[in-house]
Amino acid sequence: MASSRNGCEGCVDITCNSTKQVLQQDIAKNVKTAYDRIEARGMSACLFGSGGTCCRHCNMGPCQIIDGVDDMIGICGATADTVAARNFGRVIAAGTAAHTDHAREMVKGFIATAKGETPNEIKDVKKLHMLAEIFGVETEGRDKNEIAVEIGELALAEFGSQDDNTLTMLKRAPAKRQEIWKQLNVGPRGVDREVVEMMHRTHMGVDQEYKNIMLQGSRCALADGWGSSMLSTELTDIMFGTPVPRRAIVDLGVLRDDQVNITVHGHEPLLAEALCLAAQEEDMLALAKKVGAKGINLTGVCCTGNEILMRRGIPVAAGFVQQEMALATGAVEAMVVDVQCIMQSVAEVAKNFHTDIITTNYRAKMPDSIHLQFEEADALASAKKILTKAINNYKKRGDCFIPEETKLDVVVGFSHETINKMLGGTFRGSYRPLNDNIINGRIRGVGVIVGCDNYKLADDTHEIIARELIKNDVLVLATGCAATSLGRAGLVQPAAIEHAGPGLREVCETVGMPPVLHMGSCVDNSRILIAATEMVREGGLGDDISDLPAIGTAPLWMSEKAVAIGQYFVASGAQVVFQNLPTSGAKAFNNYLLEGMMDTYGAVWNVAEKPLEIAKLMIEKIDQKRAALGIDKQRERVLFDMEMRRDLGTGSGVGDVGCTGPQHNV
Ligand code: NFS
Ligand code: SF4
Repeated sequence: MASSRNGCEGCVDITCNSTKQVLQQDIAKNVKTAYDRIEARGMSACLFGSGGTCCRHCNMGPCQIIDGVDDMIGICGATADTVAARNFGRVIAAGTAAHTDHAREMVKGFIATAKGETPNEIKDVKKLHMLAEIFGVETEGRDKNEIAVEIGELALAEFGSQDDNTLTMLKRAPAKRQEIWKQLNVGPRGVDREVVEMMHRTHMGVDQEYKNIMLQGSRCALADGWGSSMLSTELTDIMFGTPVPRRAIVDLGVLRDDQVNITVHGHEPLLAEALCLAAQEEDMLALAKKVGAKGINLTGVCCTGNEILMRRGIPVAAGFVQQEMALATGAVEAMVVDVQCIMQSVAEVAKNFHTDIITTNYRAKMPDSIHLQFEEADALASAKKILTKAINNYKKRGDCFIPEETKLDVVVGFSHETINKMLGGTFRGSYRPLNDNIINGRIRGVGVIVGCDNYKLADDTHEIIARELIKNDVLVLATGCAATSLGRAGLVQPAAIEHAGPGLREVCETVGMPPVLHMGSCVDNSRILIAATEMVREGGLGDDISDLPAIGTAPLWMSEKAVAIGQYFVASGAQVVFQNLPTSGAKAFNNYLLEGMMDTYGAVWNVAEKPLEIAKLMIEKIDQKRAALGIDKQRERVLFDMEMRRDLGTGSGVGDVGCTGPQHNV
């Protein structure tokens, strides 16, 4: 058996308990995972590919470029910098396209809901009115559905807009940031248009100046962050409810041996929500009983998991790197997938068991799977068809192994609104306490850990970074598979404050929140843009996002979406750290990302390889911002004070968990 299961030289260490346990079982002995394939390939990645200097944009090539070697430029004369910038731009375009197509479905689902054509309803009227104001939609004396239809149609028009007006949501950004975008002319117009223009400008023989290519790179990425992703988050919240704090559980141990296990994998919550509704219906429960199951256990995988975790407290079985492990338990009747981050290998793993892979979106079909198209117009019936297929599989279940003890408590639901309320009180939410605690130094700054996990690197990377950050009084915000992995590490629960530094601990205890706040899926990174903007608006921490003692990382990035997110963070003034970038083969362009962008955006990309280095770099950058704001001395004082108080034995006691909401559904 592949030695990556036991650790071998040059192999990635698997530290995750549940993964290790599952792979050691007899039933999993024929399962091949990505860990095995990395080992079996036995070759390192192509240097041109990893450095960003392989061009396949026309049929005179492909051309592999070596920076600085005269004869090794492209046949067309393209240099390493041009090629790497074009490739990087296309990665941003692909990432933006993925978020955008997802967002478009959500907007269409939103309009259909407002028209009464789906089983959903307009739930968060407060947020609806907030958005109405941004879009200039009249609310006085109007029915919520009428308002929602108008907002939905305006939002939908922003995807295909052909005029030169910029996207509506941009005006939510700090004034200074808006001015920077205006000066640079990078304010996105129609979302789709920016993806198309990015593809056009990186076609053979068009834009050949890397800084100019990256102006469009920023415009395209901003169309994602402040455009499609933000629309998706807000409209999904209005439809399915803005997340509030709730307890839930994560990790493979959430599967149940006496219930029908259905994992929902992918990204668009429309399908997942319909399955949640259908799984509560009498006829479905009766069918489950008939086949001998005690119930229907819906669990999430990847970002779909995060969407229903945040809004419903539905358990998350697995993040990206555990999708194969969830099936290798032998306990899953069906893995229902829609779009994005679904590895083709899951169908192979499923062949070892009774599990069906059910594709549901015409965009994403897979060999060796069953396609049951999800029809939004007939959502419940579609969902029931899918569930029926899964339930009928239950009887076929053979030996299975569920690592029961790997089931971690998490407290999730930290939308921007939740943070506002928790910190500022129910009646008048405010970021004032957060800003004050940053200014007085109890909280050193904000570290954002987002994005994928990745088989090529150790699976405890997120955990190591987060532990170092919270130990140093940095409040951590997390989304995506990074948040799932931090949940698995036990850091997304109030008890984790025992690992926090004294200042952060005091604040978290008082408020009753964990030191790592789960803010949702990857499209929900737009929540972080809004949170950062609110911190600026609250005052005392400068007048732009680039002044905040905050920094982001997507250490284990895998998907192109992560690069789009990185670029919209940077173009919004927030620094990011990645473990590597596909630009290292082009010196000038790489330097532009790592240094040159500072003059343009007040933020840059950073690269650091080891998790601890990443954390230390983040802390260093946070301290630089504190010094620039003139609040570095306060921190020394407050730490000194706390020391004294502890000596006197008057430190504050452990507060209650300040969150309510339904318990997890097991
Ligand atoms: Ni984000 Fe989510 Fe996970 Fe990465 Fe994929 S599921 S949208 S891309 S792997 S965090
Ligand atoms: Fe080569 Fe230029 Fe064609 Fe790229 S566009 S493949 S560098 S000739």
